Amino acid sequence: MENTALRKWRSGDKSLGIWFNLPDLHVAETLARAGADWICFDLQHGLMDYSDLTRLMPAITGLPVTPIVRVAANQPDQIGKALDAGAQGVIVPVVNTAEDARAAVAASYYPPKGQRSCGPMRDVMLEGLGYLGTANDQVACLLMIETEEGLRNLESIAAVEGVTGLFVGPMDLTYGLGLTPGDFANARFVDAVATIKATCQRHQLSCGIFGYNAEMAEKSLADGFDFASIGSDISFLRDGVGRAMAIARGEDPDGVAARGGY
Ligand code: 3PY
Ligand code: MG
Repeated sequence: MENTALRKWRSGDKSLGIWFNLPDLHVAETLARAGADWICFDLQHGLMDYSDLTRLMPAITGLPVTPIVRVAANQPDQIGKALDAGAQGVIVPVVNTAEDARAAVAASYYPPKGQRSCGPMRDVMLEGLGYLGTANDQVACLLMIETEEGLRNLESIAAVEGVTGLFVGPMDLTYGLGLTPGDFANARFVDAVATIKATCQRHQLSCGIFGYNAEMAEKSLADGFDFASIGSDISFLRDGVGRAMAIARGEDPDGVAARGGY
């Protein structure tokens, strides 16, 4: 399967994604058909684990959407096993230093570009043995900037060869800056985000952000981000049922206070 999201990340085209937190087959199948460019199975905070991933991934295989995985931590086994399971890219959380970035890149690519260990599983079943020779050109490695330390080391992180793009974790970043969690309007947060976007541009990296909802995704793309999530399985359920209850009660559905969270 062509990695269409990777093509967009490399060419600077905009893309939208959906965040998957729930280990539910039908929810995954439904959302994977929504027309997003990419979907992200979240093994860091989502309510799923690796065995759920191996169950859900086949259900969306063949659909025109790029499956990526946010790994639980920047560990070679986590990254390698996500790719072996059929992910076409990884989002690596809490990348704070160039050394962290080099470790994530090394785990994402086979030698000589990296040190990904070879254990052909679903990836080779889907792509054929030729994948072992072409994987390095088919896989995306996206690194999360979400701490003060990551911000300080931005330049050296972005300079690491093999990074596809940087991905802002806005909530952790507000914590990292010592702000009220979620204070995305704070000038220090706005400045930090502008620096991340400018750094990506200088290094020809794609720049993304975790969007909590469609409005945040739309604004982020209009403000110069290349990619953003538009919400998650959980947020669509919560917001959908909240609106339905409001409408059925004759209340203003737009007045439903968002309960927040993923
Ligand atoms: C953050 O906001 O820190 C995230 O990682 C979003 O998932
Ligand atoms: Mg985070």
